Amino acid sequence: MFKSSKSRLSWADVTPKSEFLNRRQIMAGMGAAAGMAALPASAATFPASQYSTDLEPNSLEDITSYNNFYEFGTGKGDPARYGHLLNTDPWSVQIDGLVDKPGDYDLADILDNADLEERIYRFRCVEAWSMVIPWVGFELASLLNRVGVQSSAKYVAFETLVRPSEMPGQALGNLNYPYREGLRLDEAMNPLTILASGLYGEDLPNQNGAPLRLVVPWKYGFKSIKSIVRITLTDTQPETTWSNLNPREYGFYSNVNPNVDHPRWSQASERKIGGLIAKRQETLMFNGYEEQVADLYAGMDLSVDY
Ligand SMILES: Nc1nc2c(c(=O)[nH]1)N[C@H]1C(S)=C(S)[C@@H](COP(=O)(O)O)O[C@H]1N2
Ligand SMILES: [Mo]
Repeated sequence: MFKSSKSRLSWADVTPKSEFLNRRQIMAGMGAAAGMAALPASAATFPASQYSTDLEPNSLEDITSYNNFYEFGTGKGDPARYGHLLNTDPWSVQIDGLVDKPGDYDLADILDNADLEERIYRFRCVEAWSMVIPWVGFELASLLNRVGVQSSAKYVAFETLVRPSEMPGQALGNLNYPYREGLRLDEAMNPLTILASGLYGEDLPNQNGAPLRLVVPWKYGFKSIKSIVRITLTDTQPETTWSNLNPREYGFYSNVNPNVDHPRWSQASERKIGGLIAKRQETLMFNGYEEQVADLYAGMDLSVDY
């Protein structure tokens, strides 16, 4: 059953704004210290989402030390090592294109108007590793509805911050920046698609895409763009970073699909990060969210639209 939005607590309800800002500063500082193994004592609780899996989440340590965020470098440890260089306060998101109320929306305004909840989602990287992550986030659809999507809109494009002075991978030019991603409008409006502002009850660590990142749990991880500064509604399919770089290896859809292999490796199984033994498990169609999203692709050949 859907909970009424009234019964959900927003971040503003849980935490007075001054304390919230203060926590953000503390977290930014903590990113600099190695580890973050223990849960901060100030971790807040959020209403649990009906869409959560009941799988055991990975540890905060795993989630914050094994990352992909090329803006900080190509190594899995680079985002944890260099993430603290990024200043995420102040932060605003430009929302434009085919919307009724385009503008530069302050992050605090976005979060104050959001029904934040905890959602435990499977997360699967195209490189065949996976984690289970307790996100704090809200439905992208609720933000899009607030700004008013025009009837001609068919896609949503996203962009990450460009600030090479605080992002050493950008300074090196290891990819073409800004990092870009995109979704079809119906994918963006699906209730599983969230914007996350936290995990484990705390604000997002920088290495996980602070202060606001996308999470699309039935797609490979690279679709879940981090540190978003722009959301644009369009009528044409947006360009995306990885498929621009290598269209044969990375398609626009990038749905988790054990039956369609990446050209250089199998997608039939994955290695769950964490634990003493590197156990492989079978990859599930749409990363286990088949019941919720298979309809979006009815009639499509997913080996063509990969
Ligand atoms: N801006 C940006 N977003 C990004 C990436 C990136 O390099 N830059 N990497 C993607 C990839 S490949 C993955 S698997 C996920 C990793 O998210 P996590 O580090 O929070 O687990 O972020 C995605 N979002
Ligand atoms: Mo990834």
